[in-house]
Amino acid sequence: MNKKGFIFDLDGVIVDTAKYHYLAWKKLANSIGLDFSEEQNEQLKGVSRVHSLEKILEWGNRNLSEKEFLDLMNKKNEDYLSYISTMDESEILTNVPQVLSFLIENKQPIALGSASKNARAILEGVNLLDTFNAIVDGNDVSKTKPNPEVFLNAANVLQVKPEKCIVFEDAVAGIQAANNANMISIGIGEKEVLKDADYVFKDFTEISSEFLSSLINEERNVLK
Ligand code: B16
Ligand code: MG
Repeated sequence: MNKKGFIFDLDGVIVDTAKYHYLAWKKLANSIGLDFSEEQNEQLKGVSRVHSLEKILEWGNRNLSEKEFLDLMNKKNEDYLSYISTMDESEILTNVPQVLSFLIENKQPIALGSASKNARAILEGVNLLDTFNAIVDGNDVSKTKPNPEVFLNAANVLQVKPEKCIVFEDAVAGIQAANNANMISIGIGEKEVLKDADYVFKDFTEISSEFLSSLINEERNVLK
């Protein structure tokens, strides 16, 4: 049997939490007199909490003391946690359960590889905590995407070689991380944005069982 490792990003792939990150970051930015647009929020996709706040302060040309920085970051997370506390299965993105079920039926190991430190709370809310064979999140890594650490770590837990892994990602930094890990990268989103991905689909409704079967069965040199 052919065994590959399928690694899923969380925010923007399994669920759309970007809207909650946006609300919480906007509230924070406004509280210190800065604007925060949806375009700026786009640039924070896949970026860790610390780096996100650093970028917001850089855009607003602001400097904060270490204590102020930590206080704001904690406040943002408190707000974000209150937004995600009501999440349930209805927030899982379309066709994600079907894709996960297909891979499980075909005995393929699946992992979560997310930059978020809140990944487990979100998975619990949407009832997917027990679905994955491995969960690697922002608590397990020291280097954030585009560094490949999170995906290499996931491959290691799955006991699958990186070159046999396939990553589903919505963020530019995440696609770069997958490529840096020497894995097959599948972008979920716009082709113009996710230029470096091996494949790009608008969403999971465009991913057929035939395509998944080909990922399971084809050798790497046929795909890349
Ligand atoms: P947290 P992903 C990322 O999750 C988000 O895309 C990004 O916007 C967020 O800042 C980051 O997680 C950290 O999240 O504050 O919950 O630790 O896309 O890698 O699943
Ligand atoms: Mg993401």
